[in-house]
Amino acid sequence: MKIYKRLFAVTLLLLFAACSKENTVTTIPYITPEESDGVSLKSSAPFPWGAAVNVSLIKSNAAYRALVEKEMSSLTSENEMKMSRIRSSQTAWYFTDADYIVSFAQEHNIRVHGHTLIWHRSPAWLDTYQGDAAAWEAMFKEYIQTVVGRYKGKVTSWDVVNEAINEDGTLRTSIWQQKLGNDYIARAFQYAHEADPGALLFYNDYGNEYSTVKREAILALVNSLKSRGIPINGIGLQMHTRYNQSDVNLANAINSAAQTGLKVHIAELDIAVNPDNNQSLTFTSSLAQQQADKYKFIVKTYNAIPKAQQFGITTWNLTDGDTWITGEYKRPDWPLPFDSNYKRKAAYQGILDGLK
Ligand code: 9MR
Repeated sequence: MKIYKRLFAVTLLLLFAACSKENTVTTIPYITPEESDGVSLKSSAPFPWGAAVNVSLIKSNAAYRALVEKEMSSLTSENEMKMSRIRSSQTAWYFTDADYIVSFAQEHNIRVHGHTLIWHRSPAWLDTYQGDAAAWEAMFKEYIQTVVGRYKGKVTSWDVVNEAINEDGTLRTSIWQQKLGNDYIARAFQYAHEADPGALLFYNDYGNEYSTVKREAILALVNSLKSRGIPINGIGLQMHTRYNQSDVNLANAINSAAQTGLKVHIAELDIAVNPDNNQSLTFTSSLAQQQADKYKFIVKTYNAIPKAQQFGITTWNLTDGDTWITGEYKRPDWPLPFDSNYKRKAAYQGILDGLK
């Protein structure tokens, strides 16, 4: 009798374990990057597929590096090409990490997209920089041309200006805007173009999918630069989005960018599944599937814009273990196509489905 009771209890336990497993992503089939099944994002996409990468992970983590080599045909440095890294003080120029990323990419035949030349999140020394209008202009020009010039012919494209528009559609008050005037944006493009006439130059921002006001302001800005003959080649849609963003909004963001006639880069894609900051959320198979559907929709919509305008899609880092979101918002989240064990998630299949 006792043995039957035990057996019954064990069966119940096993059943319970199976049911709760059913509800987690562990049941979703994945293929490890080491398995060479011939499938990769770069070979599946008819346009460059990229990720933002982190230099210390590239250097120290073989699984991370292998994943980049296997899956990516484009990369963006997540932080190493920002002014806060390259010129952290007026006299300190630091290129070691950016150079490393560029050499790594060249070795593996991966395109490099430069991020970012001019941004409101600038190094602190600029706040106390003493100089008249001419000195500011010279320093601004020198910075852009030193960086673009160093990577001439090696970095294909640049986010020349990043996030210059406010949520309400007005021009953001940044140190650059205050010291150089509203037209600093146009001059940044001109200086970058002088330093590398072959580089493709982008305006990059977020919010096109969730705010009509901001989207219209961004489009007005790039259209005006274009009509003035300022050398702008593309628009970057960061697209830090969420699993429950509406398809209509996502399609509007992508299609309205394409209507400018410029190249369109989905430049920082990630799809949060915990936008409400629920500290105890778990990543269920249902959430994984909804996220996969959203990846599919975005990729499918992008794949339908004119080929000549498809600059590529870049996710903001590669795996759920490396995303900026968990650190920034102090919450669990799983926004990327690979899990923290470098394994493909349902989102990966969603991307492939979107490319069909
Ligand atoms: O992901 C980046 C994070 O590691 C940095 O701390 C942060 C500040 O430099 O920038 C993050 O990347 C941002 C990108 O450069 C511009 N768009 C928004 C990204 C997420 O904040």
